[in-house]
Amino acid sequence: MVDQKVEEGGSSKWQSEANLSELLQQAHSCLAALGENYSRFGEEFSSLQQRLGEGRFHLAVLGQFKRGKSTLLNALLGEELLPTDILPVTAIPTFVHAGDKVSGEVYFNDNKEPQHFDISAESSLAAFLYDYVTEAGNPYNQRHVCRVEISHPSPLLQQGVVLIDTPGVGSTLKHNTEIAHQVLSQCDAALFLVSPDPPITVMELDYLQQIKEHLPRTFYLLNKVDFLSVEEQASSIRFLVDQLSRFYDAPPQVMPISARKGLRSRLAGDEEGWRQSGMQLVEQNLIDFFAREKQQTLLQALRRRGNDLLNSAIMQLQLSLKALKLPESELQLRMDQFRHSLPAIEREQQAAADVLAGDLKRVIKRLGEEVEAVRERAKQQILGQIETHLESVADVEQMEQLVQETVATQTEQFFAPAMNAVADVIRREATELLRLNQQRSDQLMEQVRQTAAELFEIPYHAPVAGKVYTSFEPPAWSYDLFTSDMDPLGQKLSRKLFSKKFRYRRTVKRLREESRKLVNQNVAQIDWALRKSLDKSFRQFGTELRDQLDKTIEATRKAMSIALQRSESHSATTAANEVRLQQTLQQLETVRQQMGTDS
Ligand SMILES: Nc1nc2c(ncn2[C@@H]2O[C@H](COP(=O)(O)OP(=O)(O)OP(=O)(O)O)[C@@H](O)[C@H]2O)c(=O)[nH]1
Ligand SMILES: [Mg+2]
Repeated sequence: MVDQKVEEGGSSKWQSEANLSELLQQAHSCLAALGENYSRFGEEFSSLQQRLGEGRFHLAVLGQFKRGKSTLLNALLGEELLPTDILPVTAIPTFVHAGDKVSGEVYFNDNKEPQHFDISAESSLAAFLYDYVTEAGNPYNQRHVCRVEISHPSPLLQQGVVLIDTPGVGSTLKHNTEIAHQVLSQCDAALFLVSPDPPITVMELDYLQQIKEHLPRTFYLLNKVDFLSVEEQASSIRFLVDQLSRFYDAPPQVMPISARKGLRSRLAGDEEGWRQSGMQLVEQNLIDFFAREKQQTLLQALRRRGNDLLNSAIMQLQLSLKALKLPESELQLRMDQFRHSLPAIEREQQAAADVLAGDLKRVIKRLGEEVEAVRERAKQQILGQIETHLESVADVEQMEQLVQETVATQTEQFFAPAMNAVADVIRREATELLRLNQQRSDQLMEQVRQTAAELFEIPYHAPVAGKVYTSFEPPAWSYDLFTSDMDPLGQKLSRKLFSKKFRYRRTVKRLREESRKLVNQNVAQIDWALRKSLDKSFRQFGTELRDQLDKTIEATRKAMSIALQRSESHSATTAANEVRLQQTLQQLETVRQQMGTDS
């Protein structure tokens, strides 16, 4: 039995596993007795209690897309089980728990029977998983998978440890980001993965902030250090620790690893390689953590979740009670008031949409400036060099060849880095603007909930979950390099048709024009690719914000109409209802007081 000290309202007491379990049970029983409208809460309390009883501990691997999360899990399991790739892959949360042998179970959102998989000679679990958990095998989750459970005999999974592979956040595939945020509410601790290129981003720091609100314990790993020299590794770690320090009183530990090397060494049974990859230390730290702190962390995590749930259930009860006490006409009036508050919210939403459109224009203007700067540099560097050839070489064929070579090498050497540099500037700027827009929209949603709470004079607890952070990711370019076969007539034919002097003048003129055209085409390519992608991202983002707000308004409206239905029912039933709700409310408030908060 694990006991934990809980500070609460100045007094302190010891809260045990049995105590928390009892509180969750109480919350479950009193909400279950209220029927359908509260059954969701009842079920959630019950599942928290069950998890506590089983000591089922959810350790998730979290991070931005492509940091190497699935590779890390494969390394820990010692098997290439979870799909990995250079493109965004993991699309569905995958829970790996202990089992005698490897098997898999896919659960669906649409009440379809779960799909079971057992290893056989013909097929591997990895191939089976591909069709359900990857973006390529199950694009936009068209198979309606809600989660996948895998059994695995790894010793790390003993004593109720469950490892969770999650979709990466921040890619252009927004649904993956959303799923990753949703799964947070089921996690108790995290392995947070960053890698050196690019170093930790603003979006990742925002994500971490949210993770910190949900999870009592986070481990930090800097992956892919095989790319780095010893000095680079040291400075990358310093930078990361520095950035993470804002969340802690003392600088947190960061473990440098190469998940890929670790996996390879593990598969080859190379213990020294496993140690050098940094994975041995990670594994040891996890084993120590599970032995010493797992149960305590689970208690803390489940208590947080229990508190969140209690707050929502209590708000809904208070809303219903207020509504019951109000005469029907008064209730109708307040609902009307809520409805009347909506146009103002809609106006603000319109204003927010205008700001978003303005921001898009601003980024596009910035893109224009950056692109012009690239054009200028290209003119100086590439056209400057070509001009030198045109002025210094007398032989047209030699000139033609030199210019062609310059164009070919320069297009490659100049434009690839130029494109990346512009994309970097635009990514930073767009991501920051989208983040501010998200904040504005979050405030609007708060306003909707608060308006309802104020109308019914209910104390309001802001929910922690449900935010979606967005970043703009430039497209993965497959840019064509506009190299041309410069002489449309061909040297042979030209020689036949024209005099030497005329050929010279004609060639110089043509080469100059062609080179200019090539530079402009490449510059236009940068502009076009980024502009198209900015346009799409901002538009998609705007639609999502509208959806989120609509859903919030709808949920609030529903809570009020449930109340209205109740007040419309027979007055004797209403009186009985009121007593029942009042009793439940008191019971839940006592539970909340006893559950306390961790700090
Ligand atoms: N060089 C190097 N590459 C790695 C390492 N770990 C993973 N990778 C590579 O990084 C790419 C992405 O790895 P994944 O494991 O699919 O990354 P992920 O974070 O699960 O990606 P999503 O599921 O799409 O979010 C793959 O090509 C891996 O081989 C590492 O330690 N070093
Ligand atoms: Mg993955």
